Amino acid sequence: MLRPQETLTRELKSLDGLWRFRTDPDGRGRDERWFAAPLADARDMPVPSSFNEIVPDPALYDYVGEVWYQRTVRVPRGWAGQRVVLRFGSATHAATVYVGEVEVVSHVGGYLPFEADVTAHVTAGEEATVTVVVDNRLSWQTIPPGYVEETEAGPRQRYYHDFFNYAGLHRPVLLYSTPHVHVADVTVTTGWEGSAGRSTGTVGYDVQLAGGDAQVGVELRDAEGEVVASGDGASGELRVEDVHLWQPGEGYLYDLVITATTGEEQDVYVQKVGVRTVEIRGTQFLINGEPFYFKGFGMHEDHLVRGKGYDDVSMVHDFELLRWIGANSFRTSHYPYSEEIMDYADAHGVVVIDETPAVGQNLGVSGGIMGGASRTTFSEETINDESQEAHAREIRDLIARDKNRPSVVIWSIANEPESHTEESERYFEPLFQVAREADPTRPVGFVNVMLAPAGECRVTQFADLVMINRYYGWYVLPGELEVARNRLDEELALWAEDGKPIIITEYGGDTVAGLHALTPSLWTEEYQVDLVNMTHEAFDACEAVVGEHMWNFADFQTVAGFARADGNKKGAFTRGRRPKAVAHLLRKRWREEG
Ligand code: GCB
Repeated sequence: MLRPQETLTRELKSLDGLWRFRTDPDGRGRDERWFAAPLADARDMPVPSSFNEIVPDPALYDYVGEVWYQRTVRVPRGWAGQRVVLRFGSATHAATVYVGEVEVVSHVGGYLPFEADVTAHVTAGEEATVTVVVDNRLSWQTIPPGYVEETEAGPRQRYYHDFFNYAGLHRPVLLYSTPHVHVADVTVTTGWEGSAGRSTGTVGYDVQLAGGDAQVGVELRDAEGEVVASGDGASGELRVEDVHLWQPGEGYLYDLVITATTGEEQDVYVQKVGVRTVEIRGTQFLINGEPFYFKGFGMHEDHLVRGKGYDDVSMVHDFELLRWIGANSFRTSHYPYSEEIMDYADAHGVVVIDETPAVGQNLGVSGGIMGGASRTTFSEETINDESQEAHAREIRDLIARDKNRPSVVIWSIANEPESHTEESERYFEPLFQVAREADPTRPVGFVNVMLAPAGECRVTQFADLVMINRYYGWYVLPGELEVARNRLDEELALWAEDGKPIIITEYGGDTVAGLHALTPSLWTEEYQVDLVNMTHEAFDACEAVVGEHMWNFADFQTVAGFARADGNKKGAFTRGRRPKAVAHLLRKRWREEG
């Protein structure tokens, strides 16, 4: 799915700002056609943002069900005769959209974009009313899964993942125009040959049109705007002499300017292209043929007040903190991040492990911390064939959105699912196939949970690399760092026998900023430093380890629970982005080692 943009032939209008908003606890809105009139009893709600914390109201914070958003928009008068599209960066977790009284699109899945061609329902120069019903409920057939429990205090959303179920319109909303015959999609694949510095790049492209046929031409422009290659036809391969590679730390991008021309119309779309290769050779992870070591974090889209709502200030600040600390990469734990974040990673050479929202598919174990009751993970009544279908769709749609991004070097199709059973093997094997069919160019993996260690995991066999979350010294052997080190060494050695690269996608421990002790004491800044230090020593002793992503970049909100002190406190930074002592340790390690 193309990212909307302004070009010679396309215009954008932002629908961000204040929308009217109300809850619909009895689910009456659809029957009562609330979309057909100004929303009654509504209040202002900023978009993008999660609705949960904007109003200090416990009922809204823990609300379960449908909420309604509405606003009007004047369609620019210059858009007469153009195709008009309404696009949502995401709606968490499901949405139905109306323009006036017409339902224009429904979408399930809280972290990917969707859009509707609304040309027939709007008039250039006139106002249109946009109404969106957003449903924040998770079920066994959604990704991630969950269930609603009816209690005497009302419905409660239960789930098996460790971040708060923020909901709403989290990402920018746009109206945009294109010509009727338009570029609908493009797939780019890149390569290079020769020696670094004097090499020839290749840019394969495949353009999809919609609305009719057109003559397609492409030009590849370098960062200075000079045309370095050009071609005719909807697909082909361009050669770039002395190519400037996209590299970790240097997000060099070319512009692939695509022009689709009919007798009367023209459409221009500009696809950013980073020329780079990704390859796994033995236990090495190579970017542009050079061994790459992942340094960084599993993160969250999570901020005070706005929850998972996107904003430029937080985004740029988080990237600056990554730079400050010397991180070269992150994982979009545990769902696809906003396209703005992904654009920034492309443009600044930050390497990304791109993850689907498949988290919490481990119903047997997570009950204690996450609050959901223990159940059988894969069964007719819980995660079943329909869930697997939804999971496949999430994989396909994520790849469709991010396939052209040079920053993305690995697809992570799930985080810590059950993976030691025959059922899990049956569930996951076809999903790896789905990912490989959608993108034959990038490694595919999933993140393994501690309960399925080397030798017991039945899913890693399908992955190109080993990604593991390990909490030695925290959930396992808390306060026993010496013994924890031995167990970690042993486990890493076992995984190394697979002959695949290993990335530790999570390690660390909860730490309350400002809590100190001179004796080993969990939750203190000193203990986090000691634990992380111990873990790093183990990584350094294992050759197959090609990356470390500490958990987490920053503290983040979760459901309330006895193991969570106002959220998860495993951040290197606090939720307000102040460094804990461990941040200085990481900075020293990651910056000094180059
Ligand atoms: C994990 C999960 C992550 C949790 C983390 C923790 O293994 O992948 O979502 O937040 O542990 O802190 O318990």
